[in-house]
Amino acid sequence: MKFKKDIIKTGLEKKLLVKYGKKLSEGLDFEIYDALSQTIMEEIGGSWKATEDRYNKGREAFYFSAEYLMGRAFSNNLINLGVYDGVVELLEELNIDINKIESAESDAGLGNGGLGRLAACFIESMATLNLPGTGYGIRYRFGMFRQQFEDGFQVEYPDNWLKYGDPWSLRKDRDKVEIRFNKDESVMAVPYDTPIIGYGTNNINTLRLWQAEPVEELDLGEFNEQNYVEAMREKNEAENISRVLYPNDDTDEGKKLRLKQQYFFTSASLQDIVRKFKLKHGTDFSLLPDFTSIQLNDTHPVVAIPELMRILIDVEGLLWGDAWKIVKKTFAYTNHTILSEALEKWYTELFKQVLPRIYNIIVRIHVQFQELLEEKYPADLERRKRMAIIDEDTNLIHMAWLAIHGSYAVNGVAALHTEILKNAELKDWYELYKGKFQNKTNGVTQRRWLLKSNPELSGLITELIGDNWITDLSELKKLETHVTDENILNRFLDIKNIKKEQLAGFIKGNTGIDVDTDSIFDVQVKRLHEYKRQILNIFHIMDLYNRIKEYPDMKVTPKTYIFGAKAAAGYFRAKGIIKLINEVAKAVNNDPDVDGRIKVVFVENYNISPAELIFPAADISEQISTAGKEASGTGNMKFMMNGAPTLGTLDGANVEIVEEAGIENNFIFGMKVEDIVELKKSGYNPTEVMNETKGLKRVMDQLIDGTYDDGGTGMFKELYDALLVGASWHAPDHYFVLQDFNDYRKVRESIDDAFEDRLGWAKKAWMNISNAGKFTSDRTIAQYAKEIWKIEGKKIK
Ligand code: 26V
Repeated sequence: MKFKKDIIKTGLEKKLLVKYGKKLSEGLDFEIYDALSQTIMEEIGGSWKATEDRYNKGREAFYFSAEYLMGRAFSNNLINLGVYDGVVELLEELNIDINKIESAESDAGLGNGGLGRLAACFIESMATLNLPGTGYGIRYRFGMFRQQFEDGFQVEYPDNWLKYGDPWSLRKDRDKVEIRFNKDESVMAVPYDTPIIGYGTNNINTLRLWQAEPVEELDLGEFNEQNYVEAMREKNEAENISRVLYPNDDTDEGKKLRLKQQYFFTSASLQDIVRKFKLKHGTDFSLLPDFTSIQLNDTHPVVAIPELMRILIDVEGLLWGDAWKIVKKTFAYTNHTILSEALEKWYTELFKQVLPRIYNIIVRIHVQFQELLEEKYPADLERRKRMAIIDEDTNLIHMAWLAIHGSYAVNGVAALHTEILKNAELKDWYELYKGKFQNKTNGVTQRRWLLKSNPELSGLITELIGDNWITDLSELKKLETHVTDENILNRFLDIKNIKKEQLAGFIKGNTGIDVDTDSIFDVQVKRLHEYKRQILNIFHIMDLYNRIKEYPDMKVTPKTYIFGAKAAAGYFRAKGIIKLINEVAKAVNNDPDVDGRIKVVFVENYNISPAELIFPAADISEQISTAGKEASGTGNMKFMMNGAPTLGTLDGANVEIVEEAGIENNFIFGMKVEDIVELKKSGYNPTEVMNETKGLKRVMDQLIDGTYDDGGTGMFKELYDALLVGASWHAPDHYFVLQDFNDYRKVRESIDDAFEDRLGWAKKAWMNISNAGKFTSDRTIAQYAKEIWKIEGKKIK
């Protein structure tokens, strides 16, 4: 977009006046942010419409995702439009600090973690590549909860991100549709469209999020009878559907709501797609797969498969067999985890109650699939049972099975993950549907995770190799020739220091802790989950602290251990780990024996905006999941492109990271997938390992001897038992924390020496940056486009 200063200035002034009744000098930060954003929205309107018209004619891809973890839009949009510098200049003239304006925006946190952020990176890459692709999802009134630490415990508060409105979305009342759950329950789905602005292109793609509203706003009869609660009942019940991201699904009511959410947004999106298809192509639905590909982001939107059957049969009058042929050619499914507890299953009873017609359709798909299996494997009853879409022993509907059977493509999200799917978790399915399986290693957008969040490093890169890397990250390879240039390496170290200073300022505000920017910033930021093994990290810190207490004069390379993580509200053990980290932090940070040489910082309420400060400032990227459990990871890629070597296991995309950047430039430790298979076979005895590993028993004992206080909750004892005793649902230490402890400690110690050799360290970091090209979501999306969606870029003028 061409920057037209006068137009932006006039727009800003007018909007401030009309909406807030204020002059520029009187505008609050949020009001200026809002007025500026709306001005930009008006400016891009023409291109947005032109893009839609251009895409409309041909084949399109649709991304169905229950989550989009977008973060802030303002600066990113200005950068991608190429008007950021102009706006900064204008604001300076007006005596307005752009940073304050930027901070006035709430993070759109409509996702839990990696899966939701991936969706956000993907739609940005689609726009940048001019690909005809639209995102569909839910406009949650409340996103990911706001985390607060109270006495070291996580407490959750609602995330009221829409309190002051959202200038980046437009309500499209005309496109609303009705969603029928069963005979006497239906709601309206109203779309809100957000422009997805590509970098260096006029193309503007769309993210369409649905909001649930009642069919009738008010029951006037009840109101006139003065039954005010009853008069509003329908409104409240309808609005509940898009009220919160992942409502607690421990209870039956919660589960129903979750299923309703999934059906709500997939049905609305399919109705939208079918309506537009009919406008363009009439009612020959056999053409639908020629023009449409729908990517199912995990199992959450898989109910779309039977829903499209319903629309084609019940609404459009197709025969079952014809409809099934169309459906199977329309959907593609991405698997994001092998953790069995995360693979969605629904009880038939519950499903039938919420979606009776869809349930019938699933039963028929199930029966026909069993017939197919009988033909194929007449003698293998066990296999047929394992693959049953409806498990007739447990009465569970297995959504991943439905997804694989009903899609033309199935993909994992990193090479190792896809291999595990093919050879273990989904082996039966791979044998049946070999041709469907593909790998699509994840990626992240360098526009947000490098260009925007690290302008200092971006500047250096552009100075050295030009700015093509912004849309072609493989260009970074050209940096490699500078790895022997001390001047450049020193400049890199200076930049890292600037970023550490900036993060230190944030940490001071967020936690009150002063950190030493000469220390190693060792960072683990991601959702709190046992398989990610934050506990391994804190165990090592506890051990180091014990040794410092024993030998206060020992040599300690100064370190700042930085954590950021939210635990699911109902995940007791994960919350115990948070409390433990906070207790250790309190002890370590205030102990005169430690004397500030190590600090432990737990950033509260970790989400996208803090992440943008954290990745560029990291010296070490902690990626220490149990091998085989982290499908890909995407934080690992953000660290890499900002020059932080990985301290990790050979898991997920870490494998490909070290393949690209060299194992000698990263710190790899621990068991590999094969080792774990072996160890399980030969019998794993965590107690024995604990007793044989120096310092480990002391750390374990400290969980139960009162060294650290869990406030009488029993949380620390529970952690202890999980590692040594196990529970009804799992063996002791089933993520092999104790087994990997020693190797982890060893490699962590080797980092200290490596870090002291400043230029040697800078070389490792530089090699990581130079070889990060593979991990752009542009590459990932180009592969989806070519190998799954079969779509091509269509650039508008
Ligand atoms: C969900 C749940 C929900 C119930 C309790 C346990 C549990 C554990 C894990 C999950 C994750 C669901 C899927 C997911 O978010 N996967 C992540 O997807 C990222 C993008 O592909 C990938 O980088 C991460 O490795 C993967 O964990």
